[in-house]
Amino acid sequence: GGGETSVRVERMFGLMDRFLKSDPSSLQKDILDHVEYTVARSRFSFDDFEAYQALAHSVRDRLIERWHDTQIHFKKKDPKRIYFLSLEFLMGRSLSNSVINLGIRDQYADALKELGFEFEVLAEQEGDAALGNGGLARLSACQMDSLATMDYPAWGYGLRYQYGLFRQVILDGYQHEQPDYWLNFGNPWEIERVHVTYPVKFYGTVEDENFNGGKRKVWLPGEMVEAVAYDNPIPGHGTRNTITLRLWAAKPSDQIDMESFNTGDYINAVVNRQRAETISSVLYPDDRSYQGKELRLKQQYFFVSASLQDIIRRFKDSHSNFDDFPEKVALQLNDTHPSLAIAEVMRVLVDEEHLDWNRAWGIVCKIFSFTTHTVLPEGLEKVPVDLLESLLPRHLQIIYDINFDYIEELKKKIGLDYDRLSRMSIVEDGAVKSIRMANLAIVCSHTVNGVSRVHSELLKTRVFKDFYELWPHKFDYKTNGVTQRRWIVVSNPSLSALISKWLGTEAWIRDVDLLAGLQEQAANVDLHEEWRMVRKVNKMRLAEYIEAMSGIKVSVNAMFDVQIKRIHEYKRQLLNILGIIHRYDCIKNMEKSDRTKVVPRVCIIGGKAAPGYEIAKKIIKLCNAVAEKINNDPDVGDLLKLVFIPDYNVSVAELVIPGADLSQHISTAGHEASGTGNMKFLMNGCLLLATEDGSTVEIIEEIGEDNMFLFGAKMHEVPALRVKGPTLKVPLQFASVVRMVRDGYFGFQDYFESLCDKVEGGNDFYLLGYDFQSYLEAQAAADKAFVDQEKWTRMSILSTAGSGRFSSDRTIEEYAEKTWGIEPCKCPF
Ligand code: GL9
Repeated sequence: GGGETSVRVERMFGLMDRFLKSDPSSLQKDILDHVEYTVARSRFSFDDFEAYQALAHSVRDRLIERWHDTQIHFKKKDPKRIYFLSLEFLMGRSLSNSVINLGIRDQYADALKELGFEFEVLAEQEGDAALGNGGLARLSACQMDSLATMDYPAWGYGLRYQYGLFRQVILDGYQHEQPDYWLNFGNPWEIERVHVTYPVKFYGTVEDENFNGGKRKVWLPGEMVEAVAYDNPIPGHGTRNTITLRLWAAKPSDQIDMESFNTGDYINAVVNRQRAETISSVLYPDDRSYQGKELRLKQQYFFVSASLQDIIRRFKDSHSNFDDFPEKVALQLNDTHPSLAIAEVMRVLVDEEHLDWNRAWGIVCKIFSFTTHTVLPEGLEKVPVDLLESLLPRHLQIIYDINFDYIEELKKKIGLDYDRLSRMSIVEDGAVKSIRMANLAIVCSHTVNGVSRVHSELLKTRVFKDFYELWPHKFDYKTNGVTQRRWIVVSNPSLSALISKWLGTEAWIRDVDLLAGLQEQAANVDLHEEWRMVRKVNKMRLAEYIEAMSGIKVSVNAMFDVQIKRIHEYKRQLLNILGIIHRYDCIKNMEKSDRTKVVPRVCIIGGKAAPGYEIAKKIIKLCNAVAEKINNDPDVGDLLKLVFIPDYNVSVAELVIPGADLSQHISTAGHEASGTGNMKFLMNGCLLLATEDGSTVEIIEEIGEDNMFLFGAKMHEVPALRVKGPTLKVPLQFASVVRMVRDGYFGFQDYFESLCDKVEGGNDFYLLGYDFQSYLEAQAAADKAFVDQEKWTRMSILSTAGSGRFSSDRTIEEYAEKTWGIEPCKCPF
C-alpha cells in the first residue's frame, strides 16, 4: 500500500547521499569499489585496462545522476524539444571528454596518482566508438556536445551498430578492411533500457477496411522486430545538463511467430528469430554513393520508426491534441538518411491516430527541417520503387499521395512545364523507377539547410535550383562548426592551459569568441616563446607515435605537413602525393651544397577508402610506395619523410592535429560542401594550405588570406575549365611526375596505370594538372614562411584567435533560433 511505499522512500533517502562526491578519497573509494564489484577483480591486483573500466564506471555513475536530474527537469518544464535524427554519430572516446565536461578531471588524476595510475595512460585504454564514416558523423557528435553545453532540450537518435566503421590495416601498402567489433570489451558509456522497446514492422500488404462509413488503409505487416534503446548520456560543459543520445539495437520480437514454432522445427525457428539482429549489425562504410540495398533501407526505417514511436509516446504523456505537436517537437533530418520519417509521421497520424489527411499534412509541414551535406549528385539517395513497395508498402502509397498533391499544386504555380515538373517530382520515372529522397525531404521540410555559405549558393543555383526558385524562403545555411571542448581542451591540454593563462580566463571554453582576445597578443615575444614550446611538445608526442607505429624516425625541427580525411578523388590526396614526388625529385637533382637550403618536411597522410572505391585504394597504395622509396633514400635523409598513418579515426585525429604545423584542404573548388577538419586545425594554431572551397572561404574572411596559403582554380572557373578539358595547358613538372609513376619509378607500374590515366589525356576531372603550378607556389610560400619562425608563430596565434566563428556552439545557436525555435532549459541544481 501507499503507506509502505512512503516508509520505503524515507528509508532510502536516509541511506543515500544525494550526490556522489568528487573529492580524491571519495573518487578512490568509488574506483576501488568498481574494481571489486563491477569489474570483479581483486582490489589488490588489477591492470591498466581493468583500472580504466573501474574509472569509467565511476564516471558513468556521476553522468547518470546528472542525466536523471536533467530528464526530470525537461519533463517538468515540457519545453519544445529538438530531436536530431542521424544514421551516424562518430563519438570517439568518452572518458576524457566526460570528466572535463563534468569539471572533475584533475580530481580524478590526483585520485589515481595515489593509487599508482596515470589518468592519461588509462584514457589510452579506451577504444573509439566509430558509428559513422567521416565529417557528417563527427559533426553530429560535435553538435550533441554543443546542445548539451548550451542547455537545449535535445535528443539524438541513431543506430547502435555492432560493427562500427571498418579498421584499416595496411599490408604491403594496400588497404585491407577488418571488422570493428567494438562491443567486445563492454561499453560503460551506454545504459541498456530493456523496457524501452518498440515493435518495428516490415513487408506485408495494405488492405482497405471499412471505418466510420468510409474506407481506411490497414497495413498487415509480414515481419516484426523489436527495437531496444541504449542510452548514451552526453554531458554539457559547465552545466548540470546531460542529454540523451538514444541508439536502437534490433532484437527478435517478443510476439512469437506461432506458426513457425508449430511446424515442429524448433531449432530453425529460433535461428530465424536471431536474424532480426542483423538490422543493426553493421555500419555501411560508403560515404560516396547510394546503392539501393535492402538492408540499408531496413536500417533507415528501423531507427526512424523506433525513434518516432518514442517521440510520440513522450508527446502523448502530457498532450492529447496533435495540433500542439509542432509547438512541442522539432525534427531534424541529418541528410536524407532519416527522411522516411516524413512518410512515417503521416502514416501514424492518419492510419493510427485517425487524423484526416489534410490535418496531418499541415502538422508534417511544420515539424521537419532538413540539412544536406553534399554537392555530389551521386550522393543523393534514390530508393527503387520495387524495393520500397516490398519492404514498406504503405509508405510507398503515402509518398505517392504526397507527390500527387504536390505536383497538382506545382502545376498551378509553374504551369505545364513537363521537364521541370518531372525534375521536381519525388518520383523518378527512369529505367529503374525510384523515389528521390532529397526531393521528399525538401517538399516536406520547412527549412533546407546547407553546411557553408558557398555550399548553400551551389544548392540554390545548381543542385536544387528548381526548388529554390519555387520556395526561396525555405533555403538557408548554417556553417558547420566543431566543439572546442574536444578539439582544444581534450586533445590539446597544454595549448588550452596556455590560452587560459594569456586570456586570464577559462571562459572561452564555453564562449569561444573570447579567443579573439589573443589577437592583441599576437606579437608578444613571451607568448611566442610559450606558444612554440607547446607546439614542440605536441610534435614530439606525434613523432613518438609515428616511430612506434611505423618505425620511421622524424625530426621535430621539420615542418609537419598533414592531410587527414577520407580518401576521395575530389579531396585530391593524389595532388599532395604528386607534389611530394616533385619535392623529392628536386632534392635528388640538386647540388649537394644547395640541399642545406631545403626546409625539412614530414608529410603525413591518413584516411580510409570506401571498400569498393578502387581509385581511392590505389591512391593509398601509391602513398605507401612513394613513402617506401623516399624514406629509404640516403640522399634525402631528414629533408623529406612521408608517413601514411593507418586506421585514421577520431582518437588519431586528436593526436595528430595538435602536432601539425601545416594542414592541407585542397579539394577541387566547388566540391567540399563544408569541411570541418580545417576548423580543428585552425583552432590548434596549425596553418592551412587550401583551395577556396566550402567553409575555407569563411575562414579566409575571419583570419585574412595573408595568414594562410591559398591556391587553385576558383569555384566559378571550374565548369569552364572542365569544358576546355584536353586543351588545357598543364605544366611540364606535372607531366614529369606523372611519368615517373607511369614508368614504374615507385614500382607497381601496371597497378598505377589507371590512376595516371585519371589525371591525363583530358580526363583530369578534378583539375590536378591545371592547379599543379599554383599548388607548388603555395607550398613554396609555406616553406618560406616556416623559415621565419617569428612570422609563422604570429600566423599560428592569429589562426587560433580567428577560429571562434567555427565553434559548433555558434552553429547550434543558429539552428535553435532560426530553424528549430527552441530555447535553453537549464537544470537548476
Ligand atoms: C560531408 C561533406 O562532404 C563535408 O564537406 C562536410 O563538412 C560534412 C559535414 O557537413 O559532410 N558530407 C558527407 O557525406 N560526408 C561529409 O564529410 N562524408 C562523410 O561523412 C564520410
